[in-house]
Amino acid sequence: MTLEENLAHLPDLSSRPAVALETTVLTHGMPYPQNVECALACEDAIRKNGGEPYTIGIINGEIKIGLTKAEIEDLGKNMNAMKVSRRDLPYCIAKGLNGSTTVAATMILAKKAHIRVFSTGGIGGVHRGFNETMDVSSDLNEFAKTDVNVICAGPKAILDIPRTLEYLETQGIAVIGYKTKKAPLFYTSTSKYDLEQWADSPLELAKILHNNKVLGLNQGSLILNPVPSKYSLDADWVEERIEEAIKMMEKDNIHGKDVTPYLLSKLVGLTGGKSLETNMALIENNAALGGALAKELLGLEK
Ligand code: PSU
Ligand code: MN
Repeated sequence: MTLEENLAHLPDLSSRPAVALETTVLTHGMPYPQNVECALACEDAIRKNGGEPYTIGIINGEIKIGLTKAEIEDLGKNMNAMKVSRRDLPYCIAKGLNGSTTVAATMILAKKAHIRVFSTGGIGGVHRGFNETMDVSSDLNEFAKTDVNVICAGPKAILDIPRTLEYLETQGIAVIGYKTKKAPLFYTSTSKYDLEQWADSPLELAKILHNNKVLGLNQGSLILNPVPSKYSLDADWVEERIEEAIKMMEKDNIHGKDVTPYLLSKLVGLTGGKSLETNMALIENNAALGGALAKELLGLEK
């Protein structure tokens, strides 16, 4: 199948309560079998809350909007997928490879199927040591280019948080707390960083996102949904482990797209599995909100 044919056959989900899910977290963000378990639990959480899940990825060079359970299991088990961000899409498709899509690439493909809501765990951001490495995830640029709304549990504490928030402000991207006025930091449900926007229900969130569309701003917004308090880890305890993981990374000379997967996997060991447990809980929690939000958004736009 040519890419043109592939694109022509993608579904138009504009009249469905569709929620996109990414696959980099499946192949590069978590170990097997928890990754597959988590991916399937997210699909269920979306359905239970009135939405329809569409896990997005690339199989043998073909874009898939809504991977089957068998495809999710295969991607999650074999780990031979390329981590595909914006710039990697043309390459992965041309070479006929399996590709797992990052937040940026999933937004691009979700948009092609007219999906408005996308639930994930964490987004990429400005990395610590940015002054030297210039490592800013292309996730952050995608919001200004692609109008898909992303739900995450806050920028990961492995990042430079103030600079990540500053960068989003520069790009004109709304960062909206869900039932919180402080930025959650992925593993922890709160922080000292104040937010300027928040919403207390899926309907209130939907109204804000709807206005964004009506105004023709043509961009995505970022919704920060704190991890349920039961799974929230102590910020100082996590910080010590992150610093250790970053030291190991420098020693192992890890760069570029390997940075995020490396840090996430080292943290699983350094936290005795606690980071993985929290990661799974927050992704599922975001999927649940995604389902409810997609349903409300569709209600407003019908
Ligand atoms: N954050 C997580 N888990 C992940 C990722 C981020 O907690 O698996 C993945 C997402 O797919 C995100 C990507 O888009 O890492 C960002 O990678 P980079 O920093 O290389 O842009
Ligand atoms: Mn990077």
